[in-house]
Amino acid sequence: MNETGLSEEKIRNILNDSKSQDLKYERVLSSMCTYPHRVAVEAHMQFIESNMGDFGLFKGTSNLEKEVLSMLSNLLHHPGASGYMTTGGTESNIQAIRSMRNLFIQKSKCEKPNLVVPDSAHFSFDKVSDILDVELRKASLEDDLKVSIDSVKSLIDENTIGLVAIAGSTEFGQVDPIARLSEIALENNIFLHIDAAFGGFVLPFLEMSCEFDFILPGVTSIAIDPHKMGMSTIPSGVLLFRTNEHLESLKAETPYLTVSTQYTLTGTRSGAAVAATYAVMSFLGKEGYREKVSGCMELTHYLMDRLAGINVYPLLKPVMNVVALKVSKPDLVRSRLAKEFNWQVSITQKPHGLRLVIMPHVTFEMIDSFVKDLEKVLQTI
Ligand code: 0PR
Repeated sequence: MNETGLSEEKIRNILNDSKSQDLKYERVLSSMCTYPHRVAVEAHMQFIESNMGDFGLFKGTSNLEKEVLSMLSNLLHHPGASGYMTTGGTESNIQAIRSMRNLFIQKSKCEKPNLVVPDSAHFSFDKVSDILDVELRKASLEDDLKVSIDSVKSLIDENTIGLVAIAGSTEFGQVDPIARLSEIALENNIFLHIDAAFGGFVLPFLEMSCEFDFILPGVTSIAIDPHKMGMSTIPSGVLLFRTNEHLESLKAETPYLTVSTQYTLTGTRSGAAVAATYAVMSFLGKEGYREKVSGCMELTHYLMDRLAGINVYPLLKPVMNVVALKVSKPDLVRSRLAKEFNWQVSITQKPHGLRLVIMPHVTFEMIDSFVKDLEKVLQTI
């Protein structure tokens, strides 16, 4: 740090320079985030100093959080679910599994708890395993990249605290057979957490939806991220529990704050993101999200048609606005797209392919121009 401060103008210049080095979303086809909605940004700015870590000081923001939880509980078919706003999918997944572990250990003696997750689970579950010292058992996938029910069943034993299912996998946007997993969880008297960090703001608004939430009786918790397809600002995640005992199992005493207990992983917590999420959800309503999702799906289908025109096909018929493509040498294609045309795409591991996420910032023009550039790259690979 300098002894004396820089001028505002100097700082503005530095910031502008840094900002110009950031990629614009107009070249990004790899991200599960997008430009937050204008209404979210305005609310975020208005509540910029609000700290939900000591929410007795910010009663208004705290009420907005209750409203967000209520809207999402209703959307996910369990009015009155308990939970809180997290920093995103990673924190929601950590806390969901932490509560499973705490409740499981309370009820049964267990040396080494384990958790059964699909092989397609997001890498946040590897962090969960490390932090919580819970063994991760990865169930294999079927050809359609949904978790294999037989594999899940074979991995459950007396130390299994619960199962995880993905509603919109990071790499393929696939949805696991959650209705069947819900039955298995109930049969084995174990918990079932749904990672709907991405799909939670997509599935309820698709024309052809499927049951993935609390409507299924075995589902005990859900992670859903407003900062992905919810169009809110970062950091906005939500964790919901079917029953309050899950939240209670996360309780910490906070004697010197305005509130005496805390259930969150972080202490200081963004009230700005809470206000932003409330604002954008209230502004868009179900109708607005249906429009956003249908726009993304229309573009996804348009992309599929354009790609078929250059003989590129998906590894899996897209379930949502996440597309994995069969191409030879995906890593090379990805790096050439970046180097020669400034496109950001990502890759899938198993099977190996090129991955695109068709977020609300994507346009028909972007797709036309991307397909042309991809064709050029593929002709010389
Ligand atoms: N669960 C699922 C299914 C996810 O896809 C993700 C993140 C998480 C949990 C973790 O969420 P947070 O990152 O909010 O903690 N999925 C994206 C990914 O890892 C996140 C992302 C977003 C990556 C924007 C890149 C990017 O530009 O691919």
